[in-house]
Amino acid sequence: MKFETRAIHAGQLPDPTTGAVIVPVYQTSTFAQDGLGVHKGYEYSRSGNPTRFALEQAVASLEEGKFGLAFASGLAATAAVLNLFQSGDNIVVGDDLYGGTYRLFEKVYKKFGITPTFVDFDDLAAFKKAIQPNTKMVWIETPTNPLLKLIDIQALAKITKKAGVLLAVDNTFASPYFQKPLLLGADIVVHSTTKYIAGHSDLIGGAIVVNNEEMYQQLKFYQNATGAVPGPWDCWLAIRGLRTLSVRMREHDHNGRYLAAFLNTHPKVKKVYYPGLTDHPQHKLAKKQMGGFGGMISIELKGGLKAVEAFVKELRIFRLGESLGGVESLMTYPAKMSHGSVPREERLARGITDEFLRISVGIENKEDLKEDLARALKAIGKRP
Ligand code: P1T
Repeated sequence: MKFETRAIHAGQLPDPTTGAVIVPVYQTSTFAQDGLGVHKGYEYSRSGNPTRFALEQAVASLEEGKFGLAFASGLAATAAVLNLFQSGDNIVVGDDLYGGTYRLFEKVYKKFGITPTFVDFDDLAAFKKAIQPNTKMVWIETPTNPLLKLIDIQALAKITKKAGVLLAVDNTFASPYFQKPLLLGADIVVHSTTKYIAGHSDLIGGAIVVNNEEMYQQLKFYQNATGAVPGPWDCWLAIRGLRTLSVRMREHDHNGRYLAAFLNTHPKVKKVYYPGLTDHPQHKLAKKQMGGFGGMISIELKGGLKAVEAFVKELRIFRLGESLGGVESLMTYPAKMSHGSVPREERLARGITDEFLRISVGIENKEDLKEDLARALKAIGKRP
C-alpha cells in the first residue's frame, strides 16, 4: 500500500468489539483480567493501551519501519533512546539541533556519564573522526532546527555501520512523507509528533520507530519503566492528524517554496535558509534525499533586533510563538524560544543571530501569507 492509504488505514482496523470505523479513545487506566495472568493483551495503560498501539503502528508504517513506540513528548522519545546507553558511553551529535535536545544531552544525560561530542554538521568527515571506541550512537536532525542544514543520511549510515555504532535521525522537520531515514540506513527514527505528524498544534507527543526487535523490546521496557507515555486522547488526536499528513505536507511544501522565493529577493531580508532554493548549499542533496522541501524557512533580517521587533509586531496571520508543523503559520524567534536553552556564545557561533527568525509555513492561502510578510517587512525601519 502507498503512503496516503497507510496513513488512513495502518493500525486502524475497525474496532474488534463494536466495528467502530475510527479507533476508539480507550480512556482507561486498567483492563479487567479474566483470571490471574489471563488478559486480552492489555493490563495497565502505562505498559500498553489500544489507542496508543494504533498510533504506534501507524507511525511505524509511515516510516516503513517494523516497530513504533509513542511517548508523551518528542523529548521523552529522545530520552528513551538515551536510556539505551550507560555511563562511559559517548554519543556523537550533529551540532545544529533543537535547543531542548541539546539541553537533554548536555544538562541531563551528561551528568550520568553519557557524554555528547558535538561535531560540525557540515562535515561528514568530522562525524567519522569524532567516533571513538566508546561511541555508541550518532545523533542527527536533517533538515536541522533551525538552520535547515542537511546531511547525507545514506553516506553517514555507511560510516556508522562500518564503525559499528547506531545512527539515530530526528525526522521531525521532514516528516515521513518527505523523508524515510530507515530506508536510507538509519537504525532509529525519532519524532516530535507535536509537529507535522499530529499537525494541528493541539498536543505534545513523540515517537520512535526501529526495525530491530531487540532494540524495540529495550525501548518498550524504558517506555514502561520510566513512564513518559501519552494519554489516549492525545494518541487519538495524533492519529486523526496523521491521516491527512500527505495532503498537509504537499500544501506546506507548496506554500514554503512560494514564500522562500518571495523572501529570497526581498531587500529587507539578509539571508533565507530553505533547502528548496537553488542557492541552498545542500539543494542537490535535498532533491535526492527528500520527496519535497517542506514548510520550514529561516531568515535573517537586515537591521538587528530593532528590525525583528518591528517586523513581528506587524504580523497578522503569522502567530509569534514556539513550535512548528501545524496547519497555521507560526513565526519563531529561536534566540528566545526554541533555542533559548543554548548558551548565547554557542548560539551565535552556530549562526543563530539576534536577527534570525524561523518560519513554520502553514497551509493557509499563500497570497494571504505573502501579503502578511510583505506588510510586516515594510514596517522595518519606519519611525513608530
Ligand atoms: O516539544 P517536544 O514534543 O518534546 O519535541 C522536541 C523536539 C524534538 N525534535 C525537534 C526537531 C524539535 O523541533 C522539537 C521541538 N521543537 C520546538 C518546540 C521548536 O519550536 O523548535
